[in-house]
Amino acid sequence: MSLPPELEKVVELTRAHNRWRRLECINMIASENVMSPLAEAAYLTDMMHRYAEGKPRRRYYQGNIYTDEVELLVMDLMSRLLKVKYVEPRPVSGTVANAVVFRVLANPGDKALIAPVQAGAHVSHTKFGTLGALGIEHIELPFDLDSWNIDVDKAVRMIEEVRPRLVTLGASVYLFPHPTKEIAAAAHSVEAKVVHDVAHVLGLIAGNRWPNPIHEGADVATTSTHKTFPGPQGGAVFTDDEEMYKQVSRYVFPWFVSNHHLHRLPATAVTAVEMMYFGEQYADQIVRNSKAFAEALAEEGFKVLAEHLGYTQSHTIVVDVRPHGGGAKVAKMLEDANIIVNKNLLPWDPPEAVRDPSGIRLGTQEMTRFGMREDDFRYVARLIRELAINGRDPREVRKKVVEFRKDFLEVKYGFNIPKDLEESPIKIPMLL
Ligand code: DSN
Repeated sequence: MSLPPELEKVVELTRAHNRWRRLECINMIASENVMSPLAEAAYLTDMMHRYAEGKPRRRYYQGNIYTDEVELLVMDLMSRLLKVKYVEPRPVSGTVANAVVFRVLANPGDKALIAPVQAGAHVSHTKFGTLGALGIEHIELPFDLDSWNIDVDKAVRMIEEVRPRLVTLGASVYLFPHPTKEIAAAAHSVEAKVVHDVAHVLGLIAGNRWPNPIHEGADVATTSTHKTFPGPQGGAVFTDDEEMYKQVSRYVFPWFVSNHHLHRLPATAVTAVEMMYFGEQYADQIVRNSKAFAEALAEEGFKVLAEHLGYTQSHTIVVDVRPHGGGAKVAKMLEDANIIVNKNLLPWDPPEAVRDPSGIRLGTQEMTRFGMREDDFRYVARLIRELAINGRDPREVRKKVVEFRKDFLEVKYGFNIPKDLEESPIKIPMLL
C-alpha cells in the first residue's frame, strides 16, 4: 500500500534532511554531533514511549524494571568518566539543567553574575533566557579581550561588592577555560555558589583535554550531552557536593521535568563507555583539528579571533567576517555550499546585532568524529576562502563539498551494532 500524500510529504522531508545533513554537508555547528551506530540503535527503542517520573526504584509509574537499572548505570558510568561523586541525568537539556540549578540556588530578586553575552554566555544564563524567566537579576562579569577571558581581578572585586547568590561560568563560545579557581575562592568568601556550564566542552573534559571545574572549586556543573560529548540530545548536572546533589535531585522532578525522555538513557550510557575507550584520542584530535583549521583560515586571509593566544583550546573557532559581508551573509553563503556554521555575536557587537552579527562560529567536533584530520580541515579552509574571499559560486563549491564528504561518512571513536543484534525484528531504520 502506498502512503497517503500527506505522509509521503513527511517521509520526503525527513529523508531529504537526513541525506543532506548526514551524507552531503560539512557540519560545523559547534553545539552538535552525531552518535555512534550502537548509540543510535540504543536510542531508537521502546523506552521512547514510556514514562518514569521520580528517581530509580522509587517511581510514580510501573513498568520501569529495566529503565531503573539503565538510569543507575548512566549515573555510575558518567560519575566514573567525569571523576565526580554525583550525576543527575534527568534534565532533558542543558537549559533545563541550568533552570533547576539556578532555582535551587536563588530566589526571584536575587543576583547572579554571569559571563558576558557577547563573550559567549549561553542565553539561558541571561536575563533574555532562563535566568530572567526565574526573576534572577543578571550582572555581567568584566571581560578582557586581551586574554579572551573573564578579567579575574575586576571580577573578584565585583563579586565582593555585589555579593551575588551565584556566579555562572562556561559559555557557548568557549575558546579558553574560565578561571574557576580564582572565581570560586572569591565567590565562597561571600557565600555564593559557582555554577559552571560545561555543555560545550564535556567531551573534552571526559577526554582529559579541558579542566574539570568540579576539581577546580566549582560547586556544581551543568551540561548537555550532545556537543563534544557525542551522545543523545539531553542534559545533566554533576557535583561532588552531596547536599547540592540532593537539592537538585529533589527538585528536577517535579519542578522542571515530568518524564525525562527515557530513550536518552541507554544512548547516554553507550556514549559514556565510548568516551572511556576513545575519549582521549577523540578529544586530542578535536583540539589539533581546531588549531590547524584556525591557522589555515588565517593563512587563507580570514581574521580568526584570539590569534595571539593560539586561537583556541577547544573545538570552537570564531572568525570576524565583517570584511566579507558580515555573519548573516557569510553563514548563508556557506550553507548554499553545504558548509553549515552559525552566525555569532562577537564581543564588540551590541546585543541587537544578533540577526546580523560580525562573526561566524565553527566547531570541529562532528567532522572529527567522522574521521577528518588536520589536512582535511586545511582543505575546508580553502573552500571557505573560495566562497567568501574569491566570490566563487556556492553551487560550484557545493559539488566539491559533496564529493569530499564521501570520504567521511563513517562515525569513528565509537562502537558499531554487533552483527547478531542487526537481525532484530524491531530495529528502526533511519529514513535515507
Ligand atoms: N544554542 C546552543 C549553542 O549553539 O551553543 C547551546 O544550547
